[in-house]
Amino acid sequence: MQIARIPALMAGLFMAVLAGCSGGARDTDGAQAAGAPITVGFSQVGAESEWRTANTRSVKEALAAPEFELKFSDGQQKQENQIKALRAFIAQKVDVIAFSPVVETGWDEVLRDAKAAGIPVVLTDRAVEVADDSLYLTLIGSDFVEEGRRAARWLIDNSQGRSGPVRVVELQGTVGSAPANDRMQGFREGIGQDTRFEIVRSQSGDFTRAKGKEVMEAFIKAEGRKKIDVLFAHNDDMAIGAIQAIEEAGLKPGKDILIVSIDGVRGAFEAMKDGKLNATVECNPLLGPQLAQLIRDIHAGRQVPRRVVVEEGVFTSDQAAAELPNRKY
Ligand code: GYE
Repeated sequence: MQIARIPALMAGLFMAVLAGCSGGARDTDGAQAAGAPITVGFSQVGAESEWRTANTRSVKEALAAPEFELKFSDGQQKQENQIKALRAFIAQKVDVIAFSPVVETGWDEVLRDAKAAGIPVVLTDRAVEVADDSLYLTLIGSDFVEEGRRAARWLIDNSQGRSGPVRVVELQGTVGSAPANDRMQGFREGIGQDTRFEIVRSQSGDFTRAKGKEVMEAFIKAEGRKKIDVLFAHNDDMAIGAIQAIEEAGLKPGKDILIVSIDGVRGAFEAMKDGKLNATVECNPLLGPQLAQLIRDIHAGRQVPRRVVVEEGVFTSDQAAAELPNRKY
C-alpha cells in the first residue's frame, strides 16, 4: 500500500495532544507519577514463522527494561483476537499501544476508540489501510514492495542468457496482509517488461512451513509434466516447506527449481549452505530497540517520524557459509 505521509508538524501536534492525555499511572493532578513505568500494550500477529519468533523475542527483550511495563498478547493470526486485545489495552488505559496488524483493513473502528481514549498507536512491522491516517502515529518496519522488487531483480540477474518462457510459481503470505500485498506488487513491478517470466501459479501458504509444503505439493501436482522453473516464496518458512515437497517429488530444490524467498532467517541460510535455496532477501525482525526508543519519545512528547524504515540487503547461497555465524535471527 501507499503510505500516506502527513506533515511532520501535524504529527507533532497530534503527539502534543496525546502527551497531555495519556493513560497509565497518574498522580491526583492527572500527570504521570514520577518513576512509574510506561505501560505498553503490544498485540503480536502470532507465531507463524522464524521471523515472527525473532521479532517477538526482540520486542520482549527491549521492553523488559524497568522503564516499561509490557502487556503482550498473541493474536494467533486472527484479526478478531487482535481487536479484542486492543480493546483490552484501551480499557486498561495503557500509555501506548503497539501492534503488528495481521491484515491491512478492518481497523478503523478500534483505532478510533484508541484515539478517542488519547492512546497513541505505533504500528510495527505491518501497515494498515484506514480512512483517516491520523489514527496511528507512526509505522516502523520494512519496505515490503522493495523486498519484492529485490527478489525479482535477483531473478533477472540470475536468468541472463536464459530464453523464455521461465515458469514461476509464487507462494503468497497471509491473504490481505501488507507483506503479501506489497511483495506481490513489488515482484511484478520488478519483473516489469521482461516477458520471459510467467507467473503460472500463485496461492497463499499463510507464511507457514506446513502450508508452504502443502501448496507446493499442489502446484507440482497441478503442473504435471510441465516444468516449474522458479519458486518465489514470500517468506523463508514457506520456501523451506516447499523444499521438502520438491524433494519428495524427486526433484532437486535450488537446481531443478530456482528458489528465492524473503526474510533471511537462520533456516534460510542453512538451506542456502546446502544449495537448496538460491537467495533470500533480508527482512529484519529485530525491531525491539527502535520500538522502545519510539515509545520513549512519544511518551516524552517528542516528535517522531511518520515512517521508520529498517535497512536490509540480499544474500545468496555462495555467501551463506561465511554469513551464517553473523546472523542474529
Ligand atoms: O516476512 C513473515 C512473517 O510481517 C514481515 O510475517 C513480516 C512477515 C515475515 O510471518 O515471515
